[in-house]
Amino acid sequence: MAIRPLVLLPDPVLKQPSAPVEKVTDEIRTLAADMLDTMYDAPGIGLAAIQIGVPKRVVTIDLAKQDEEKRPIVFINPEVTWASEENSVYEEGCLSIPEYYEEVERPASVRVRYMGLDGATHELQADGLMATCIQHEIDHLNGVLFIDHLSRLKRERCIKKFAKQAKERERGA
Ligand code: K2U
Ligand code: ZN
Repeated sequence: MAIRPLVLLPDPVLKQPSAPVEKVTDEIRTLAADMLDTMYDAPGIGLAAIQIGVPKRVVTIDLAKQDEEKRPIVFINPEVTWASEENSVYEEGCLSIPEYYEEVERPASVRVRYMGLDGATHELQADGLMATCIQHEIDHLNGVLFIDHLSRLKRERCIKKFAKQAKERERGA
């Protein structure tokens, strides 16, 4: 399969809501394989299809550490069906906002319903890092970035920094 280029802030593509997947086709299977290749190469522990420019509701996650056996999960049309009242705070990053980390508060546990590559419906209870990661990825499917959960001042400073970097890349090109 293929490692695909990542869409970086401030590209407006990242704010686009993604469309549901009707059926698991060879195109979706290839998309999921490319997303996993791209995620492992980054490296990251999660990726949403919009981050490689494809506005489809597909997410890949693998929390396995570098020296562990891979444990990839492909989530198609994932949706949160329950969220705990208790919250947790994680320092989040994003492959589309490289080398920028800030604390984000989210529900500590969530239940997620999704379609697997097998076309069947699955439900998963997520806690800890998996809960944070799947919520971060579902945000991406709705055009929401983790910086949208920060104060306006922090968000605007981050966008300004990445807009400057994008201009410098264009000049250098
Ligand atoms: O969507 C992405 O950009 C993938 C993120 C997923 C993620 C964000 C926040 C917290 C957990 C996962 C990347 O994997 S960012 C790299 C990373 C890796 C481990 C922990 C935090 C961030
Ligand atoms: Zn992200």
